[in-house]
Amino acid sequence: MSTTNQELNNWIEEVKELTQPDRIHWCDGSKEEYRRIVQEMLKSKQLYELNQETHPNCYLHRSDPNDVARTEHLTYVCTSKSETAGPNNNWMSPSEGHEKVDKLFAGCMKGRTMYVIPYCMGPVESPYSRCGVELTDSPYVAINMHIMTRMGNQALKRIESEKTFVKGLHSTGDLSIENRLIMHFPEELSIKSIGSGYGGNALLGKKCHALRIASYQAKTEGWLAEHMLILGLQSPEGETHYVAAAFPSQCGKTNLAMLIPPETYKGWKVWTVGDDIAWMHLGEDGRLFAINPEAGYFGVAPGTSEKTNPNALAMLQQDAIFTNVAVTEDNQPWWEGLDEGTPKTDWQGRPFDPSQGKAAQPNSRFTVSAKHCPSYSPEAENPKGVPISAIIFGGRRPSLIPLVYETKSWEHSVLVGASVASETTAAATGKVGVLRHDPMAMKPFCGYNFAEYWQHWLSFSSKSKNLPKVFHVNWFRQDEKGEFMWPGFGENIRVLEWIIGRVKGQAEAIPTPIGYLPARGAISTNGLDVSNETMDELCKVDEQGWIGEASKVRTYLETFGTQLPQELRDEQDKIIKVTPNKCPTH
Ligand code: OXD
Ligand code: MN
Repeated sequence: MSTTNQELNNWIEEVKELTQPDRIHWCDGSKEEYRRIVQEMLKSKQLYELNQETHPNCYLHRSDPNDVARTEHLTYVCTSKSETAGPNNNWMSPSEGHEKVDKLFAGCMKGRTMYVIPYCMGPVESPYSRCGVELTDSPYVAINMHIMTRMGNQALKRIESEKTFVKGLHSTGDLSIENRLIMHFPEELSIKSIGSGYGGNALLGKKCHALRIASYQAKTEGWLAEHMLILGLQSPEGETHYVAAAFPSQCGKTNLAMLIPPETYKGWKVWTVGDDIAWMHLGEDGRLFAINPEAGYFGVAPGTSEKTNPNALAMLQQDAIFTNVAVTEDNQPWWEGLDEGTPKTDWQGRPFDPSQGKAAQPNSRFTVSAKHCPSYSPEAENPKGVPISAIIFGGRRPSLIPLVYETKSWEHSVLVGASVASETTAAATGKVGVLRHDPMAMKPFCGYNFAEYWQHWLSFSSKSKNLPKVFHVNWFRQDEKGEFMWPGFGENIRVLEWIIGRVKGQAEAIPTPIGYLPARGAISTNGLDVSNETMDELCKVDEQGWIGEASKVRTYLETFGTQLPQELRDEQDKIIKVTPNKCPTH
C-alpha cells in the first residue's frame, strides 16, 4: 500500500532508513486485520487467550515488569525556547531532542515489522477531529490503536484530503528505562517515543497527541484540549445536560462517566460520551461544544466492580484486551476489587502468592471499544460535539476540600482549576499517595507553559457570555479514622443533580469566599447512610485550613514568575482578604 500524500511517503522512507524494519505493514483498520495480528501475537506469546466461553475475543498481554505506567521523568516537550515548555515540563531543544532519540531509534526495528497506522482522533466527519500517523514496531500498539481510535483507510482518506497529520514514531526499543524517551515536538507536530510499550507512552494518539500536542495547537487556534470525561445527565423529565470533568489519573473518571444511578434516582440516566479526554470549541452561540477524540477506553482494572462500575464490567465481557491483570483457575481475568473469582496466576504469570504483592498490577488496564459500553451516548458520534453546561474539577483530597462548590466567576474558575492538587496514583511511576499540584489534572499532559495555558483559559471570558458554570468536587474526604465520608460511585449523582440544579438556577447555595456551597438539604441524602453532621462537615469551609491552602497554592503559582496571569493573583487575594470570619457554617 502507499498514499498520495507525499509528505507521508517521504517520512516513512526516512524512518525506514533510520530504524531498518524487516517489513512494513500498512494498517487498513479492518476486523480481519485485527484478527490476523491477534493470531500472530498468540503464536509469539505476546498475547494469551482468556476463557473464550465467558470472555469471547478477550486476550491478556503481560508487559515487561519495568514498563507498567507512564514515566513522567522521561517525557519531554522540545520547543525552540524553554519558556514555551514552561517549568511544568521537562525541556530539551528540538535539535538535542532529535539527536538523543534518533540514536536510540537507529536500527531498532531490525527483524521487526513496522506498522503504519493512520488514525483520526474524533469522529471522522467532525471538523474538530485531527489525524495522525503512528509508525510502530509493536503489534500490541497496533491492536490497541484499532480499539482506541478510528484508524486505517478511513483516517488515511481524511489525511489525503486534509493534507495535515501529526507524525508519531514509536518503538519498544529494548524496553529498558535507560533507553526510554517520550519526546514531543509541538512546533513540528511530531512525537518520538522509544523504550516503552505502556499505553500512555506508546498509544501515541492518546496522551501524546490528544493532550500534549493538541493542547499546544488548541492554544494557537483558540480551543481547549483537556484531560476530562464527558457525560450526559438525563433527568426523569427527559432533559439531558452535558458535563465535562477533569480529575487526575485513577481518580474515577471512568466510573463517573459510566455511573448507574441508585434505586432512589429512578428515571435518571447517565450517558457516556468520553472517559478521559475532551476537545472543546466555542459554538456560534458562545457555548462550549465537546467531542471525545477517542473511540475506546483504556481503563484501570483494579477497583472496577459491580458496585463501582457495573457498565464497565458489562463491556469487558467480550472483545477486550487486558494488560497485566491476574487470571483465575478457569482462565478468566481477575483483579483486586472484583467480587467473584480468586486469582491463580498473578500479573507476571507466576502462581499467585500474596506475600509477593497484588495479583493484578495496580495500574493494570483494559482496552475496549466505546461502543461496548451499555451507557455509550449516540451523541459521542455527533460531529458537532455536545454542549457543555458544567465543568468540574477535582482531585483526591483526604481533608479540607468540600464535597462540592461552585466558582464565583470565570476568572475564579481558572484559579480553582489551577489550584487542583491530588494524591499521586499508580498511573505514573513513583511514590503513590503524595499530594502534588495537578492544575486542571493536566500536570503530566499540558504540552506548553502552564502560565500561558491559564492565560488561554482566561481569554475565553472575553470571547463568550455563555460559558459553562464551573465546580470543584472531592469524593475522597476521610474522617479521623481514615474512612471515606462520602459513599461515592453511583451516589455521586446526588452531587451532579445539585450541579445541574445550579446551572438551571434552581438549587440552593450559600455564598462563601471560596465559592457557592450547597445549602443544608440541597443535596439529597434520601436513602443514604450519611448523617446531617457528616454532610455539614463535607460542605463547610474551614477558614484556617483555607488560608494555609491558599498560601501553598500561591507558592506554587509564583513558581511561574512574571508570566503568571495577574488575574489569578487578584482572585486569590479576594479569597484571602475576606476569609477570616466570613465563612458561614451551616
Ligand atoms: C490514563 C492516565 O491512562 O491518565 O488515562 O494515565
Ligand atoms: Mn487519563
